[in-house]
Amino acid sequence: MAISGWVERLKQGLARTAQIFNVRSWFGRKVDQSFLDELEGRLIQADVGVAATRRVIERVRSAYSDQTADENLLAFVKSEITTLLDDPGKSTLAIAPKGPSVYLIAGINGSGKTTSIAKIAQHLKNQGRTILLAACDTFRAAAADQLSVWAARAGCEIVRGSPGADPASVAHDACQRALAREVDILIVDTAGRLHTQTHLMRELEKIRNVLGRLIPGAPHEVLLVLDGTIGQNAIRQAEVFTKSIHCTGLILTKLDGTAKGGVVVAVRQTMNLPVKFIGVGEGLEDLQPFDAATFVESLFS
Ligand SMILES: Nc1nc2c(ncn2[C@@H]2O[C@H](COP(=O)(O)OP(=O)(O)OP(=O)(O)O)[C@@H](O)[C@H]2O)c(=O)[nH]1
Ligand SMILES: [Mg+2]
Repeated sequence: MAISGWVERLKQGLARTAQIFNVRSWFGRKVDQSFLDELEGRLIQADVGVAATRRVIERVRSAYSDQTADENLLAFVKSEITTLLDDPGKSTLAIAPKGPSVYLIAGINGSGKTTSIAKIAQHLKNQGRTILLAACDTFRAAAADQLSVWAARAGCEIVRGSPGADPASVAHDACQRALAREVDILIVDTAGRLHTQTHLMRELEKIRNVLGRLIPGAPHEVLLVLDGTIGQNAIRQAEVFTKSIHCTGLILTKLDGTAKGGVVVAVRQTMNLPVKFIGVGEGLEDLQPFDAATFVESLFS
């Protein structure tokens, strides 16, 4: 899809957050304490987080005190937030130098793992890569069916186990198939779990270990899918998941369903993990690689 099409989707998706910022109301006002308090309130309301908000406010205070808020101030705020988000070169997915690249996808129930996998598979397929999906969510029979439907739609193969099978054994079979078929990318779907469910977190570690044993360097990415509508809670989840399975990046979904799209900044700031993809809708084209500048532009549009 054309870049401009995605930017429009992103703007539409982030419209509720952009309303919070309401930048038109800034222009022509004097940058005094009451202006800064209001800006601070808006940043907090959009879930940008306390640390990032404080930093932006202090930077605006020292650069713009007693001046008139205008386009330059807006550009300054945007560039401050972009700096907090930018991970040059890190928003792309790691590719193994040789053999299949393996991406393990994890997150709590309903965060958007399976549909994000479908969207990423489509995205990579459009780049000419061959893809295999592993349905390691054997907890619900419907989960593998859901992934099968997406696999058929994206035109890629899937490995699934019988209902209730050990997810690690499905991962094992999927690795063997990926090696035998010489696919470029293996994407592993897992059942949703709470970061507090120790036995399920261990199951995830087991899947991770199996991948690493069968394919050198795997998993090349461990992506944590976070539901953007749950706000600051997402950060606590992310912290525990990261400790347990060493996440390498984040996918933030459902940013269209919230006025708290600023949570991307808060999560990025707290976690020190790059944001790889963001989702702003249910369509196949509604998940795209994250670009800090485009995101911030849409946040304030
Ligand atoms: N509006 C919106 N909906 C989304 C987005 N991403 C996912 N969804 C919806 O969220 C719901 C749950 O998505 P799934 O992909 O099934 O979530 P999951 O994490 O695999 O769920 P479990 O396997 O049950 O843990 C579905 O209805 C998706 O269409 C998004 O970016 N925006
Ligand atoms: Mg799922």
